[in-house]
Amino acid sequence: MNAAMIAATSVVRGACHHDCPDTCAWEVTVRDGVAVNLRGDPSHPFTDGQLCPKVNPFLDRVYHPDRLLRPLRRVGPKGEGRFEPVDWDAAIAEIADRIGTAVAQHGGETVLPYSLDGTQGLVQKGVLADRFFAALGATQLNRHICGVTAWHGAADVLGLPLGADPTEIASARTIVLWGTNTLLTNRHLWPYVEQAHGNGASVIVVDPVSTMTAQRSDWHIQPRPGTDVALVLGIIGVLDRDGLIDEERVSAAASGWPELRAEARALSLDSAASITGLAEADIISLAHRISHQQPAVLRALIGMEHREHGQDIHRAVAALAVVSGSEYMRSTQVYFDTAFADIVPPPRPQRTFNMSALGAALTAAALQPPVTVLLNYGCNPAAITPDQNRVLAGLGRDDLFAVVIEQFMTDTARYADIVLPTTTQIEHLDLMNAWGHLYVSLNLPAIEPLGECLPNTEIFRRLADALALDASGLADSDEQMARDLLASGHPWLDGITYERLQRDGWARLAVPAGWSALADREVPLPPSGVDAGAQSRSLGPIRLGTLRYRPAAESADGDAELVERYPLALMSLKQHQRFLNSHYGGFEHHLPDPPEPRLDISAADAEARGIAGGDRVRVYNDRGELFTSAAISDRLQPGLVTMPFGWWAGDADARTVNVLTNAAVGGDDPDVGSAAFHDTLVEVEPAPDVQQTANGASS
Ligand SMILES: Nc1nc2c(c(=O)[nH]1)N[C@H]1C(S)=C(S)[C@@H](COP(=O)(O)OP(=O)(O)OC[C@H]3O[C@@H](n4cnc5c(=O)[nH]c(N)nc54)[C@H](O)[C@@H]3O)O[C@H]1N2
Ligand SMILES: Nc1nc2c(c(=O)[nH]1)N[C@H]1C(S)=C(S)[C@@H](COP(=O)(O)OP(=O)(O)OC[C@H]3O[C@@H](n4cnc5c(=O)[nH]c(N)nc54)[C@H](O)[C@@H]3O)O[C@H]1N2
Ligand code: SF4
Ligand SMILES: [Mo]
Repeated sequence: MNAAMIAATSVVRGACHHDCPDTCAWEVTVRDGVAVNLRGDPSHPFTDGQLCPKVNPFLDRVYHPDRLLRPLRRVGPKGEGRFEPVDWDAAIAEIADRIGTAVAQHGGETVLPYSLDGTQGLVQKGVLADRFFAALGATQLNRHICGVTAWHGAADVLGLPLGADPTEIASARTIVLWGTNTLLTNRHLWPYVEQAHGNGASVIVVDPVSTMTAQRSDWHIQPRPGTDVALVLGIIGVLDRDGLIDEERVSAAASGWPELRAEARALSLDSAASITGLAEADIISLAHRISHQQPAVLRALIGMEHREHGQDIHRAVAALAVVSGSEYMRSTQVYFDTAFADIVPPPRPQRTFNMSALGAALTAAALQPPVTVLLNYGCNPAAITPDQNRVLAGLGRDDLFAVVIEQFMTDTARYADIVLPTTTQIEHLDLMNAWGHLYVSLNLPAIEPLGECLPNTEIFRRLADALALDASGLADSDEQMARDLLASGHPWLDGITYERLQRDGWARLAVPAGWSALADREVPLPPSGVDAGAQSRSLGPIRLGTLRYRPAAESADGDAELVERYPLALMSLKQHQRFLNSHYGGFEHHLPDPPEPRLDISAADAEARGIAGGDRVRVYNDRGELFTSAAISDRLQPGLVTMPFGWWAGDADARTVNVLTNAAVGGDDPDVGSAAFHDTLVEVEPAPDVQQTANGASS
């Protein structure tokens, strides 16, 4: 290496943008403007220099030959994926013109933003885009497909749902991973689990599926899907019966204990066992383990929320933590939401849509005003939203003008009128929070944007300018927004400056070690005035109260007529190590072997339908159908089938598992909460050609 080459080599700090709890800190080595190496930042206490199998080859994604590098305008039918290049000025002018015309005709609400956590970076994900849509008076999107239902369930009990610092799992003696597949979805927590295990802790997994995490646990409890509320009531009933509840402590800390206890007493152990499909002895033993082997930690993340009554399940787990005197652990997002400055506009009078109901919003006949403009970024709704046939019918509407800001020609981008090419994490600046630990990081751009790509922020700045929108902050630079987010004055951000993050890459929020919202019901607030000191706000009493198992309408205990027609419960899981939601579903090197989203089915259910391992099958319900091959699995209880989530359909006629999934939102308000993805009933049959073969009618 000569001197010039050495001078041209630099290492730039950043952090992973994926919608993953771990937010790994990384270092990009850049030589002559090209990123040549990406590795985990070895100094980061939580992620410890390791990335993951999805992201180790991330530079291949950045420099992938299929990267979108120029703006595109559609030339073929929607969904077909035929486009021609167009220059940026023309693309921005056309979009501004179409938005201007639509808004003049229907008002701002005719514009629907559609985005999620394609990047979790606070700047690229939202600040400027949110200001743009507020200034436009667009329809507001409740981004509730992930995390909000779990938030509400925990908040029902805790007020502000702050769980414990996840690293404290290392000192637990009992760890219950309740409906979370830690090894797959939250892998950097596992070393802390192992540390506790090495010190004698037992690791218990509660999950209807025998996941990779369940297989590594000391004890896998496998309830029937969606029955956890009955399990919790069963456990509380045993604790109550055996005098293992510190009534004085619970009554002092929480309201509603008598009501919860009454519910637990009303549901006999016998009924809890039959609803959950577990042995009574197991429920007793789990209750005793949690009670006798303290400190215990109950950790729930997101997965269980994807049910009609997901909020009840999350509420039940939080309530059990309170009653049993265990620590409760969940997403840490709330810490960052509390600490960072609120620099996006407040909710507006415009109508609100739940993102789970995209299909309905785009296909509703009588919607006033209709949605005639869709601006999609950081989300791949054609692949990830439930009730895919409806979503695709909506995206296929000729009178819908759709703009998709993407890195690749995804299933959604193929339906766009204009596709705008956007930067990846190593090409733009961002401030990163995390939902699996307490470290904030700064992601600095390591290389120039590839081709003509622009960051989301710059695209919205140009659109705001073209539309001559008049609101503050629409021209802010990315660095300014990052600085502003850090400038709340909140005590948890004490000493965390932009400059410090520039130097170190990351910093732990200044939450005192061992602080627990369960015990300490005071949360600091940012200074309310220039001279006011830090104040705190009380979280109020913990709330228990009535809790009852309610079967989902679309479940084995639900609508009998539906169960008769569709007797199998389908769960569409995150199950590939090299997938991150829909990010890598279209990438050959990330696909499993064989490269197909197979249907896992129990031997009993397969045999009853004349299906052998490897057979082609048709999976269907009233919403749609898909064809794949079957794998006989001993990880599943009879009555349950699973398919992986995150695959791309790849062409307009193909479908993924979301063609089958349930878009219903539980709770009282359909605008609040996630879709009941996992409360989906299906039937499975041999695919027609296989049936013919079996009948000898065809070869
Ligand atoms: N059946 C079923 N469906 C599910 C789930 C399930 O378990 N089963 N899980 C649900 C959950 S929890 C979630 S969070 C959602 C995830 O759904 P999505 O948020 O759609 O998932 P991602 O694949 O993370 O991101 C989508 C896109 O963001 C793009 N992207 C990345 N960075 C940027 C950027 O900087 N700018 C722009 N404009 N785009 C960017 C990527 O190229 C990618 O195509 O799926 C939900 N859907
Ligand atoms: N490798 C990889 N990692 C990821 C992702 C990915 O796609 N791939 N996605 C990221 C995203 S967006 C998210 S939200 C997180 C999610 O991370 P997790 O919170 O771990 O959620 P899931 O993997 O969706 O579901 C966790 C488990 O819940 C179980 N479950 C479902 N219903 C029930 C129930 O009724 N009771 C009980 N007890 N368990 C139930 C499922 O079987 C599943 O094993 O993972 C993130 N990390
Ligand atoms: S996807 Fe998660 S585990 Fe993998 S590098 Fe990103 S933050 Fe880390
Ligand atoms: Mo998610």
